[in-house]
Amino acid sequence: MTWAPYILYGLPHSLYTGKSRSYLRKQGVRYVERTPAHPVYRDEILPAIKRSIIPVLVCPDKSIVQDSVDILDYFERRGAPVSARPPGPRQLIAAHVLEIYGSVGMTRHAMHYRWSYADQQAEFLKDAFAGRGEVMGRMASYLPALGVTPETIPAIEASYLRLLDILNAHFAEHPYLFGGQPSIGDYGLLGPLFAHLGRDPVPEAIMKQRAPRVFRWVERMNAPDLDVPEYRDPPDGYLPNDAIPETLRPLLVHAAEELFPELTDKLAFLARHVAEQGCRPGEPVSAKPHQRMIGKVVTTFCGAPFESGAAPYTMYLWQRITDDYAAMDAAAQASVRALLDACGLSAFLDAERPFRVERRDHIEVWG
Ligand SMILES: N[C@@H](CCC(=O)N[C@@H](CS)C(=O)NCC(=O)O)C(=O)O
Repeated sequence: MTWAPYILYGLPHSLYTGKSRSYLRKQGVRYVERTPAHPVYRDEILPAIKRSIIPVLVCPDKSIVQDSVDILDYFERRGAPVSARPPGPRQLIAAHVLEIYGSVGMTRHAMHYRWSYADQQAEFLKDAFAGRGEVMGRMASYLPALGVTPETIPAIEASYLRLLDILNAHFAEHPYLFGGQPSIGDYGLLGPLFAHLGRDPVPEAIMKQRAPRVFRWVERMNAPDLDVPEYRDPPDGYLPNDAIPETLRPLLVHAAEELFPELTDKLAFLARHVAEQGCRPGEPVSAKPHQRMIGKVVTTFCGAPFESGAAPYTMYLWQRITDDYAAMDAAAQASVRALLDACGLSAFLDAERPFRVERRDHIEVWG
């Protein structure tokens, strides 16, 4: 038997590594995790992917997959034993929405609770970042563009407590978002809820005391098995009949209230940019691979104004919703439409997106 044919470059406190690691464990994939400080990352990975970023998966055939979404897709295409894509149309689209909420919406909560409270958890962060002050400084410098400002912080904290209450009530009934099997929505939410909010001392204490069921779900997501001993009749797989549990609707409404108008404001900016610059298919979205934001947009978070960085990558996530929706038959589309309408999420289907974002050679390019 060959041991550990996959290598995952990542770190314990990294949001997107946490999401990918949890997925590898649930699939029973044999892997070893290495720090990006490893010489092979510097000598072989960095020249291939052209920017310092984690997670990076190196496959047995030596091919490289960067990006947590692409890592999950890589295994889904090969037939994952515990697929993260629910077969039901409503569950699938709701899972996409929560994937976006975890990746785009919740980086704000995650980065706030890590860096605004840096003094109260200094030893922990220093250890995690191996005392590298310049990396810590760079991470903390992202806060304003993520919408963490004195004006938004009260809304971010209120939002986080409300999210914990919604999830705590949901996990009292169901082990995962859609029943007995984790979906791309679970993995998307796990990124922030594990790496930052479920580990850094200040937010971890809030989670454990206010929402013990959420803390248990974080443990469950990191277990190699389904880890459901506290449920009397743990469901087998996703809930039948494409059911959306009642306890999940408040979560979708919560995500809608926070994702919009920010996403539509960013879309309008990016559409203008593409039209004005005459961006051509296949062209990288930014001048340098490490540059993710290509401009600033004035938008609001829960009514509080802030200037947000606009990253084309967000549209790469959004178009996954419309691509899957477009592939459905009319009855499935109608059931998805009714759910999104009821939860304030129909802009995901209705907003006109006159361009695409694809990934080629590990970076985002215009489609
Ligand atoms: N879209 C990427 C995002 C990855 C990402 O942002 N990784 C962070 C660590 S969690 C990183 O490497 N940041 C380096 C930096 O911003 O300098 C993914 O899903 O993998």
